[in-house]
Amino acid sequence: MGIISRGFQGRRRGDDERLPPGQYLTEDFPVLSAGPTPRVPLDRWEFTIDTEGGQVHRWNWQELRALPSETPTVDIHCVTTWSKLDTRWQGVSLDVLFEDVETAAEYALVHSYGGYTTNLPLEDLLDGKAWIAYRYDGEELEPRHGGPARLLVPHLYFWKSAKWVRGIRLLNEDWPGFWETAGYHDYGDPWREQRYEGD
Ligand SMILES: Nc1nc2c(c(=O)[nH]1)N[C@H]1C(S)=C(S)[C@@H](COP(=O)(O)O)O[C@H]1N2
Ligand SMILES: [Mo]
Repeated sequence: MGIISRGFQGRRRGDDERLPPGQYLTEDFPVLSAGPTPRVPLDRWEFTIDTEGGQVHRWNWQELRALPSETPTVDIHCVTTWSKLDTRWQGVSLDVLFEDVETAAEYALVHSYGGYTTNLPLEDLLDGKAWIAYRYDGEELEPRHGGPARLLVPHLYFWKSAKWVRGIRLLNEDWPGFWETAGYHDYGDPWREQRYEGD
């Protein structure tokens, strides 16, 4: 019975069409961290957006949590080939955070507590495509999965979803982040299998 219900959950009708090329489905939630889990006390936590013109927009933890939130249910795809369907999050849309940000920049460099960075075009953060997520599956986001808050950009490989997110720097030029400098693809579209530089 265990085997039947597990197989049933893992292979709903239509799942195959939701799986990008070269990916397999998992029910687990693997942890992938390039270093130790940083611990950020909430009274010292902040999130910033720095524009190319030098303006800094800043939110502390209470301010972030007071913003209107959304509860996206999304599929996530890690470049190490696992995908997880229908993951349930709560967080603030980047559209809300960018409401008062004046910028003509085309690129964003996301940085995390602990030093991780990742880059993406600014447009990939806007129009309902990205969130600062602080709850997962009905619970506060666990530290190992990026708590107190992480970026969630499900339409790109999951390395773009920076855990322990600290801020976004807006840039006129594209600056590669941690994995992008190490040979991973600059953009990382799982549907075009953009795993490595040159794919
Ligand atoms: N700060 C930070 N964010 C990160 C990473 C990391 O090492 N440090 N790893 C990335 C990678 S490669 C993946 S697949 C996902 C993994 O998230 P998870 O550990 O919650 O599954 O986080 C991404 N965000
Ligand atoms: Mo990853």
